[in-house]
Amino acid sequence: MRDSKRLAAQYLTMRRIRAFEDRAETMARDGKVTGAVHASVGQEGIAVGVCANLLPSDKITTTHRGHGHCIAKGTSPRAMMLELFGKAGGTSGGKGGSMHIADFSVGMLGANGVVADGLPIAVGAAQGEKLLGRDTVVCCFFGDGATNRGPFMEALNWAAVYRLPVLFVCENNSYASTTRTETVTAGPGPSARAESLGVPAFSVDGNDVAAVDELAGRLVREIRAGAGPKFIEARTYRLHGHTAADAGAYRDAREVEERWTSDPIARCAAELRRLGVPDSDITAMDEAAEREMADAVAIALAAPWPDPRTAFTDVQDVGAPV
Ligand SMILES: Cc1ncc(C[n+]2csc(CCOP(=O)(O)OP(=O)(O)O)c2C)c(N)n1
Ligand SMILES: [Mg+2]
Repeated sequence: MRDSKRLAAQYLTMRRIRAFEDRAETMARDGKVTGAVHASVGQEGIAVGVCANLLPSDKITTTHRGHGHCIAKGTSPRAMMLELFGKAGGTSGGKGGSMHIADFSVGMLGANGVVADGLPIAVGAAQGEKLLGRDTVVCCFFGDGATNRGPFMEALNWAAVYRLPVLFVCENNSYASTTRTETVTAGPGPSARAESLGVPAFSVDGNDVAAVDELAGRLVREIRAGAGPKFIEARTYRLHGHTAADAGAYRDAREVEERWTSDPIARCAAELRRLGVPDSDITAMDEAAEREMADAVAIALAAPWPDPRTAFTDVQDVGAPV
């Protein structure tokens, strides 16, 4: 039987992610947050189910759609919201924004605006950890679109050759921006590509947080014991636009509406009720999540801008004239 306490904790984390991203999108549309905001609404079960099996010392990399992974790994949503607003106290001092959140204190090695470029970073981190003799697991989140870029092949190949402790997690939401990925992808899909590179692949319903938790738990244990890299293809769907500004004209409204019936949060709430968790407990979690993120926004709105004297610290010097 499923453990209702563990599932309730995962429900709360998914609700916190949803409450964070709903507000981030609203703030982006209101012009309070600049730079693209990519929400993972509908995909929260993957971030939460996987990260529930990672230790604080384990590491992750993520993508342009990374808020959920950051929160699930333990990054402070307050610092993340400050980052989105470009304010002092943000995870990258307000210089990165949504696509460049990083928090080494919890092993969050970075979001990444370049599709597929988190994969080789994860593999490099895993190689470093292995050379240092540690049993760290590095988990790398990426989308289905990333499987059509060269770094995907290079990263899986290297990880397989050196038997590195990497869990590759492909969030297959069937779209890469406005394109249906299958229309630009040869062969049977992400899992087959992983297997062709010698990385064992497993498919899971990414909108079933308990199923993701169970699969990730087993694979993380195997990887930590030295089994080499593994690959999860988590089937899911992006319920909101590609960015907060996306009107979604490339998708049939009925398709999106139908997919809302498989919302991982609603499904998890139904499962909690089935396990005997009272409605009042679920509502209390909903309210706590909304309160926490309303506070994060209020704090970010009121926060000061970074000191202008810090403008050129912690940024790459590419030799351009100042
Ligand atoms: C190398 C590169 N090419 C193109 C883009 C523009 N771009 C941003 S997100 C995206 C789609 C990515 O699709 P996927 O990997 O499936 O992730 P999803 O957005 O579905 O989460 C594209 C093409 C980019 N950021 N980087
Ligand atoms: Mg995609």
